[in-house]
Amino acid sequence: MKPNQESPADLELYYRQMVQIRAFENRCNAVYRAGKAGGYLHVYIGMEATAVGWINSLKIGWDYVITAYRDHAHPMLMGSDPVKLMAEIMGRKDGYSHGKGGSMHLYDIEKGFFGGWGIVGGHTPLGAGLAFGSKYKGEDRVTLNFLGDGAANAGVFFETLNMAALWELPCIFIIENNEFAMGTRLEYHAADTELAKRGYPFGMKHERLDGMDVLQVRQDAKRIVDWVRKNQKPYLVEVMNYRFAGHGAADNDRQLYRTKEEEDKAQHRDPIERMEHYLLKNNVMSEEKMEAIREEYETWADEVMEKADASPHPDPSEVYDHVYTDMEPEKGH
Ligand SMILES: Cc1ncc(C[n+]2csc(CCOP(=O)(O)OP(=O)(O)O)c2C)c(N)n1
Ligand SMILES: [Mg+2]
Repeated sequence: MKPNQESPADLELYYRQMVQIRAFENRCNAVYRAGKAGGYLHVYIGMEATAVGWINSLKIGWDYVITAYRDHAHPMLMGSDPVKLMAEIMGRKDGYSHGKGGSMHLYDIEKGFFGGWGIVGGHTPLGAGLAFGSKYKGEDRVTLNFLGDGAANAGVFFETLNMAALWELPCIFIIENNEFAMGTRLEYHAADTELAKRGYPFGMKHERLDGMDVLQVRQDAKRIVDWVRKNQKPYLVEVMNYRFAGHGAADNDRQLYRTKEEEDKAQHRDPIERMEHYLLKNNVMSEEKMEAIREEYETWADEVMEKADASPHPDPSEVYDHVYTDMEPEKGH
């Protein structure tokens, strides 16, 4: 891992955030298996360092984030209420979308989190639109537009890159290359597997970056977020991470598309274990302290699940409410 350029407090924060996300995601899988999820869900296990590094580089409440359906970690890092997130995942009234969106439609406009989208690649022009809006108003916001390696093949994504480059939008396209699009490996779905190159035809700055070493991610993210804020132009990054879990909570047949050996090998890249190794080696934290932090979040995740479970299902009479927004534009961002 990279040499320490962070304060001990920040190192602990990144560790805590990754452990917290994993505990939350493990509970989400449990909720799904217990038949309590209001719809399908996709967890972020193995990919934690990416969102932690990037979102800690933002001005929360000012900058914007949009992503696809693997969306639990992003709002949690932006300060959304984990109980409201879990309630939404469970299809309950107190969820962020009043229990009508589920895992794939989390949304917290107060924090600048704009979803939570299920159509692969479909949200990428919406993210460019957010960046267009802030630039039009002369604000110095940055938009993080996360998408998957599979989504990087969508036609609408190429159209979005063109417009973002043409209009010089302050938008960072973050392709999270976790090596799979459902059960399809990168080399079976992408003619050129160096996805960062997708910025080249549009004259957009582009880089392939690490997504597993949280300190490296944080360093790269800070540099690029600062650049985009200052220059108000787009940037494309391909972040190399790995999806440890199945595609979604019902994917129990990972061996159909990847071997056990491959999974075991990938385990060595686990961002949490790498961070633990770093913290121990550099005398930042003891094994006992890390153990206590892991236990703390296990208990916390159980409490979150119990509180969310106490929320009722939405009343059937509300079925047509909250489907379209009645928000006045001037009240929002
Ligand atoms: C337009 C569209 N086509 C197909 C699907 C079905 N689908 C859901 S997820 C997925 C794979 C996307 O993979 P990737 O973009 O790499 O994201 P990841 O799941 O790895 O985060 C597909 C094909 C969809 N939701 N939308
Ligand atoms: Mg993928």
